[in-house]
Amino acid sequence: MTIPFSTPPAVAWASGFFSHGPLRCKSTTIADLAGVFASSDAWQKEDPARIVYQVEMLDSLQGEGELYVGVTHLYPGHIGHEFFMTRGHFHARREQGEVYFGLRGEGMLLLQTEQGQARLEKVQPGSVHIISAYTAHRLINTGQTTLSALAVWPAIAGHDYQALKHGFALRLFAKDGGVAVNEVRYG
Ligand code: PAN
Ligand code: ZN
Repeated sequence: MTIPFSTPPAVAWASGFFSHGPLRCKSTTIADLAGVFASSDAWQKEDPARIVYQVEMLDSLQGEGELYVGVTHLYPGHIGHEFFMTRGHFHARREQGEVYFGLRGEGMLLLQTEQGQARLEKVQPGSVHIISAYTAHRLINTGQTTLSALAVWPAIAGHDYQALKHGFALRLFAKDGGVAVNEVRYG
């Protein structure tokens, strides 16, 4: 009997780069993030082609019960004083959770319930973040270097970007060499 044997892709923990594929890659630019940052004036002054973050994910099986694995590389930078961040989303299938692992850099994971309650978890190398069901999530790079985080989520989860198109309840700004957290009031 021949026992099947293969070497799966490896991730370099220090950088978040996968050793080999098949991979799917997606870049998100300043232009893609219209309306996401607090200052539209500051957003307009930026180079629209500048990449804010890239996601590299394994091209794995789809469907009920399958898992996706991907690494987000969120570059350092600001729009005005607001730190670079991912768009952020609920899962389309709200009952599906996710796990993030901090690999390099430093930042925050912004979590928000459907009732609008927001909280922050510090992301750093080795940090483990359990994102519960019914919880929106966004990465924010508060450091000077690339923030990379590995994520594992159900293939069926899907992304709902519309539900938070007016933004999350907290915004993070650079202030006096540190981080200022502002509460946002909508409506
Ligand atoms: C992550 C995110 C990734 C990019 O893989 O999709 O960090 O963020 P946005 O999707 O909000 O642009 C994840 O949470 N997947 O479910
Ligand atoms: Zn997600």
